[in-house]
Amino acid sequence: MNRISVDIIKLGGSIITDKSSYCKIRRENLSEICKQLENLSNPYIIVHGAGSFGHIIAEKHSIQDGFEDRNQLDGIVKIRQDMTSLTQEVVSCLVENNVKAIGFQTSALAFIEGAEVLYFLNPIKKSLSLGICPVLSGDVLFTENDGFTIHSGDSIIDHFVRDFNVNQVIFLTDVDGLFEKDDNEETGKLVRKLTYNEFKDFKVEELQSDVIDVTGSMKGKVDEISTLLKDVEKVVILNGLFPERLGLVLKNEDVICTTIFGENSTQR
Ligand code: IP8
Repeated sequence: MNRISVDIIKLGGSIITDKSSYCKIRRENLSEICKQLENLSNPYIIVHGAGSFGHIIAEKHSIQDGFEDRNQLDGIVKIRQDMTSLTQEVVSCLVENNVKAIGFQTSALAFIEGAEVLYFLNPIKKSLSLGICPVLSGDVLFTENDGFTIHSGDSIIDHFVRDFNVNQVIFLTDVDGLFEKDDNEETGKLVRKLTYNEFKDFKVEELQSDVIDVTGSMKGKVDEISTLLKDVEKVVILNGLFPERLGLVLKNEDVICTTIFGENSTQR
């Protein structure tokens, strides 16, 4: 199958769920986000994080450490049930807003062998070519060596940029974008635009968080973005708690966010 051109939109777990409260959805915010996606002309894939539907149980059962004892299996079963519910909530909300969307279970499409994640992407490619938006989430993947591991939404995107022609990846987080470290000031400064080279030297202001996240912080995200920039035109980080900003970014309008241009981008 030919490489399909798509945008990827990542709905961070912190903007669709309340990360401090087990399985609590931020329904109103989710609904406002889905409204922004009605009538988009470019094909896109939605990847959502786990938030309090995944991270709390994952940490309790040390799922990220791989198989150690059978008690962990209860954790895996619970996470799978909870993630199915969360994906269904996202899909239902998209459908209510006239988006033709289908949920795909990441752990049924991927398996880890050694350092390699093997994906079976034909169903996703076909759904895109028919005009259906695939919705995936971070998940617990089975692995050849360790039994299982956590595969974050960001890792899915990291993989997909090599299989699709990705124009832009839009990360909806709970902050306005990337903040520059400034030793002389107490709070960092929001950076609006960065070229690939500027981003490589960029020192991110790490925002403190007291919620459980087994797949890492903004620093981890910055490392993943460095890899993405080799393959995509641009990466946008914006605050998903202001859903109208997503609508404006999708119309290429200027809005509070950070845009980082890819290594081969001609834009600035
Ligand atoms: O919220 C984590 O995905 P993320 C997946 O995208 C689980 O980091 C099941 C904790």
